[in-house]
Amino acid sequence: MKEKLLKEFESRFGTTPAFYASAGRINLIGEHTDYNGGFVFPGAIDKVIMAAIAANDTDKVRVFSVDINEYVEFGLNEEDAPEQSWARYIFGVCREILKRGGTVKGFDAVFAGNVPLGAGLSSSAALESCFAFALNDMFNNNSIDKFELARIGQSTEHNYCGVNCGIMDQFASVMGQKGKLMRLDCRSMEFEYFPFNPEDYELVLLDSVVKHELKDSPYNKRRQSCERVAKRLGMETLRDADMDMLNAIKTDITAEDYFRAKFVIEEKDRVLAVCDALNRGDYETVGEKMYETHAGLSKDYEVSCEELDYLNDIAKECGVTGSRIMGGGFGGCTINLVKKDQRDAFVKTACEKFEAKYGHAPKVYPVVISDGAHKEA
Ligand code: GAF
Repeated sequence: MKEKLLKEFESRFGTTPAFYASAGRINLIGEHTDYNGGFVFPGAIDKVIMAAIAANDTDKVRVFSVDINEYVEFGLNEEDAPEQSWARYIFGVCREILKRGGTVKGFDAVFAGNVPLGAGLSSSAALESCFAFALNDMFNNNSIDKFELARIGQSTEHNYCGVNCGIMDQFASVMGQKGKLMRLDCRSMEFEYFPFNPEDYELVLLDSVVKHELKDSPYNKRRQSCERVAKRLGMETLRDADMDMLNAIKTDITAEDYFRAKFVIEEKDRVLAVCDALNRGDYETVGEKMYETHAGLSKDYEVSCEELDYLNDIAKECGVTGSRIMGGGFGGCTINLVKKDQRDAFVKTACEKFEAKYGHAPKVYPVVISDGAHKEA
């Protein structure tokens, strides 16, 4: 990827760039908990967005997306926002750095990636984090701390891309470390690295190839439901809510809001149960919790789809230890915790059954937990 970017950069701009990359992410458990002040358990993966970048001594940003084969040029003022959605991520990152008093000058960039788009692996967070990290290094002497880089990506989603997301994806993309998952408390932002290298199990992603697009999806509505219930409980977020409190207000809220909040309250506890289980090496419990998450996301939070439910059913039938929708939902991947000696048979059965029903096999991605945002040597 680096050679391809260098060639493209040199032929377009004729200067010498530096290279930066940031990663997509998986999440073992803790879905839709980030914007509710709860816990998440993500890790960065070996699929990245990489950019070749150099300052250009102008007040313009000039960017070429190799994968989309499109060139965009914009200034750094609010009114210069580009139309193209991919370019708005980069524009947003520039604006959010400037809004925080940081420096961004004109630059040239060429970028490409191998994070599957719309698969729930956070290609957009990888793009934001790659540019936030690069611009911090190039123009700000790395004075912006890593949490703030993640927040810059999150604010970009909120203010320029229409997705009112939590902090998980950008956090994972920036802070990820090879071989380690991270348990993040999204209220205090305290986090802990968890080495994740089970001897007998592995994680496999099955991509339903149902396009997952959070903008204009009911993602923002899910968040509004949670906020309404929290407000009704007199709390800032659902972090401190429990089922007794929720049941006490059941008749004052809509059935829909009740089930949304129920999922979040239960999911919060599942993350902690999974951490305990991991500490004991008890992968059976980890797997059970993953199935519970899937059921909750499908029935109570209603962010699944037929194809993902089918993949989950197949996993259960094959005796896979744990399986669930991963990420925001509405399409994308299931994440599967499977015994190494069952992996091939499971993947084969899942591909055959899925293809027989939907006319195409799911895409299969092994999970390799890797480093987050960095400058390439
Ligand atoms: C998406 C969002 F971007 C995250 O913030 C998170 O809410 C996730 O959906 C669901 O856990 O990836």
